[in-house]
Formats: sequence, structure tokens, C-alpha cells
Amino acid sequence: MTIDLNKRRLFLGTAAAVVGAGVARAALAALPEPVSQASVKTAAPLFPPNGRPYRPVVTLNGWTLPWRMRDGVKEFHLVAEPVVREMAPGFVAQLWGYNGQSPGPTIEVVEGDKVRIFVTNRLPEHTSVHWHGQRLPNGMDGVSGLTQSAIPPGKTFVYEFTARRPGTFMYHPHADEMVQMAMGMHGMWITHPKQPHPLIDEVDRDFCFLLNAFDIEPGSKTPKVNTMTDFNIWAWNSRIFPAIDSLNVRLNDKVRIRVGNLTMTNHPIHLHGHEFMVTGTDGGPVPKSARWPEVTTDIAVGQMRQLELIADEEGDWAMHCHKSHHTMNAMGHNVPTMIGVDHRGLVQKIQKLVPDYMVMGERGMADMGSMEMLLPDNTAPMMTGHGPFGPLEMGGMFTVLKVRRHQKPNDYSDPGWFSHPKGTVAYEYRGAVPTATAAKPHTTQPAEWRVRQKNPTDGHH
Ligand SMILES: [Cu+2]
Repeated sequence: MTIDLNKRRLFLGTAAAVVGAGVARAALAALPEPVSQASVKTAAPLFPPNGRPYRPVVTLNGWTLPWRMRDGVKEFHLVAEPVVREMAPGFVAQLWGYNGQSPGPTIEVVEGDKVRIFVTNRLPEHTSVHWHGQRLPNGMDGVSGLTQSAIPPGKTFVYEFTARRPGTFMYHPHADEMVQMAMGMHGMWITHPKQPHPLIDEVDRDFCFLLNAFDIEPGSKTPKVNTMTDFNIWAWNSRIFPAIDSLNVRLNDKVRIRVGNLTMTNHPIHLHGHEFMVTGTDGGPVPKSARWPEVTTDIAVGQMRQLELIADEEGDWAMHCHKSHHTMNAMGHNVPTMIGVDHRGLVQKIQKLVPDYMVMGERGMADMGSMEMLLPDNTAPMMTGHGPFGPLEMGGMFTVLKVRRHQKPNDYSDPGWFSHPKGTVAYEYRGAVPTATAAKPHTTQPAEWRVRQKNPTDGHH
């Protein structure tokens, strides 16, 4: 993975340049140059060039916003603007975000840092930024109408506060929130501890990402902003599996994963092969006596959970939301359940009337993972992703924790698929299968129901 900081200057409009070039230049000089990111790749960690040192985080399919140090203040420049995000190859969305991406860049500071954030609004409507979870002066809390006037289109507002407590936070608009969050406006904020902290361990790898969701009709690009419950795109940092990068770690690394939820529902995040501890929330580090081991932790709306584990099992370990509909994309929820229905002969009859008609799911939906079906342009495949053993039949909120013996420290590159030691992969039993002995029934058993076995001559279209 490479740092791909595509620096470009933000033009404040030709009118300003023509009317008062001198004034515009002076105004520009006072602002840190906004940095925009075009790449959807996971950027390498941004080691701090100045200020107190810390081990930086890695933002999954995202990046950290560079800053400028001015008179002892860390100055950032966020630009709220329309962006085009590739959510998966072949599927782009027209979103709103910050500095070229949705989500916006991660902001990383150190406990005690004085921070100044310039927020330029290039959206067609007003906005504001709320610094979710932070201790700050009330007037810097970013709730338009309540603690400040909204930032009109074309204007720049300044937020100033001291990062008072270490932890994981988020930022998002508090102006026309329903629309702006549905459009993808949010980002993460990490405040590192200024000295060794009894409840915040040093780790070898520190990852962060946001859970987000969209309702984008197959074939279209702009989210439907009025949707309350029926989302069809379940994303991590506005990417969907298999377009979410894997978390690549070295065997026995201590790994921290910070996950924030800014969707409209909860997500039970599940990790295979390891136990983890929830070591922090947006409220701060969890006291050691209050931690317990888990393999799934539910993350409610507006919450952050910080998971920590020792990656001491080699392999490719699935990590995903355990709501099975959230590991699917562009799902039509009105597809009837056809399991067990024998519709031989029916399809051809219907196809005389509706040429594109197809029947799904007579034996379950797994067939669809490998099925070639005609979808409108710019549609997320419903489930996809191929592994070394075939289709994964997953989409949406899914990725892989890759634990490797030979991964170098600080190397975040993808090591490829795991090569399993001989004799450690589930295998087919080839002996005789004895006939089942019927247990004595307590009550009348329902008659066995039959599902037609897969027939290689069955054509799917
Ligand atoms: Cu979920």
C-alpha cells in the first residue's frame, strides 16, 4: 500500500480571484492548504512529522488528514464537498464527504493538543461539524441553531479547542443531519494519550473504520436520503466487500480495531479465530475490571467500540457484521422464498411472457454467488468475492483479518491468501454413509420434505 496524497489546491472561485487578488491571497495564506485524497486504497499510517510522537492509526480504505503546526496549534482544513466514491469496482456513488472522500479523513491528535480546524463548505446547502464525544467549549460543539449559526455554502468557519481526553471519536454534520449523514458525511477522530496510560495499551497495529449504510437503487448513483430502515448498501468506510481492504497483521501482534457506527441500526461485529476485549468506548477507556472476552460485540447507533486482541492464530479470519442481511448488497427484499418449490417447466412458460424472468433460490441463494445475471449498469453485485476455494457468497460488511508469520513490522501490504499447513483444511468424507436409525418419536414427526437436488443440466440465465 502506498501513500497517495494527491495534493491539489482548492480554488475559491474565479470571482474572488478577479475582484481582489491581493485580499484572496492574504485570506488563502491564513488557511492551511486543503489536502484532497483521490485514492480509495488504505493509506499508509501518517507518522507525525511534528508535535508529540505516537503510533498512528490505519484507516481502512481511508487516510489521515495532514496538518500544519502554527504557533503551537495544530491546524487542519476540512472541506465539505460532493465526492464520487468507488464503493466497489463497477459501482460508484455520488456522495457528500470531506476532502475528496466519504468518509472524511481521520483526524489524529495528542491529548492536550491545541487544535484549530477550518471547515470550508462547498456543499449546495449549509452545514456544521459536530465533534462527537469530545470535551470542548459549548460553542465549539457544532450543533447549528443551538451552539452556532450554520456554515453557509461558500463560507469557512473555524473550530478551536484543546483535545482534552484520549480516545476514539467521530465527526459529522449537525445541520440537515438526516440528509448529510445519509449522503456519507462523517469521519473519525483519534486522540492519542500524551504519556503511557494505565488503560490504553501500546499496540503493534491500530486500525479504524466507520460503519455506514446507503439506499442506492440498482442502476443509480445517488443515495435516497429519506430512507429510514430499508438500506441496501452496508458499508465500512463507504466500501463493500470484496472492495474492503483486509487487515494485515504479523503473527502475535497486539492489534487494536476501532469501529464507529453512524448508520441507522446496530451491528454485531464478529471476529473469527480469536477472542478480543472491548477496551474502550466513545466514553473513554474501559476499566480493566469491567472488560470481558468476546467474539462478537454489538455496536449501537452513535457508538464506538475499541477491540483489542493478540493475533496469535495464523490464517485468513473472517470479520463481519453478524446480521446476515448486512453481508449482502443491493438486495431485493421482496424476492419470495423458493426453497423446496419445484418449478420445473414453469420458467420457460413465464419467459415466453417475460423474457428476462428468472427464478432464484430453489435450493437456497448460494447459486447466485456464481451466477451470471444481467444487472443494470452501476449496481453492486448482491454477493460476491472469491477466495482460494471459490465464491465467498458475501458482500457488504465483511473483510478478512490476515495473520501471517512473515508479515514485517509496519508492513500493511496484503500477503495474499493463506497457505494452509497440510492436513488442516476441512475435507470430504469418502467412506460409506450408514443409513440413519430413526429415534423413537415423542410426537408425530412431520413428513420429510424434499428439496430437488442440483442437476447439472438445469440452466440458469
Ligand atoms: Cu450489520
